Amino acid sequence: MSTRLGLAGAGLLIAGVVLIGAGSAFGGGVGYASVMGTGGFGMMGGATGAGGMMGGATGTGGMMGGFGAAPGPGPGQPGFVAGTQASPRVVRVLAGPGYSFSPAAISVAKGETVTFEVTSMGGLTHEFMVGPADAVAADKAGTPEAADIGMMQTKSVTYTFDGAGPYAFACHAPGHYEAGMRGTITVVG
Ligand SMILES: [Cu+2]
Repeated sequence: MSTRLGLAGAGLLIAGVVLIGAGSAFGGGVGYASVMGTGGFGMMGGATGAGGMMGGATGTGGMMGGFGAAPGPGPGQPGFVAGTQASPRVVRVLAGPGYSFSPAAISVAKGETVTFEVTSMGGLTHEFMVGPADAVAADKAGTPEAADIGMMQTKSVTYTFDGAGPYAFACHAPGHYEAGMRGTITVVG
């Protein structure tokens, strides 16, 4: 704003300052951006930016809904449908960020077939090995696994829990298991 704008410029500047306040509620960067344009476009930019921020928050919520929320009733709960070899039950698992799985504890019905769809979050490459707990702990050759799951990649592995357990899952990328990247599978029924 130069002095050429005179009183009108001062008015726009005040409008911009008000917008900074409004923008701050959504994020300082958005509010600051609004003062960079002219008064009118600054206001539009601020409103659009705020909308964008809200959209971003909605997007995050969507990811939580897709990955983090309970996918449906679990074994023993009303409405539960056990997976079969013809139609496995899909269980989504997040690998990372860091050296953890989410969820870290999964329940399955005895005898059911489950397809684990594993998505790697963050910058690390993970694997998802599933089977008898002793074989998983030992990284025993031949134990089913989805390997080399890169950042934001999803890979799947299907397993039939035809024994009493105990079962487990783990990532054996170097150092990951030792850092705690493992989970338990409880057979229900
Ligand atoms: Cu890992």
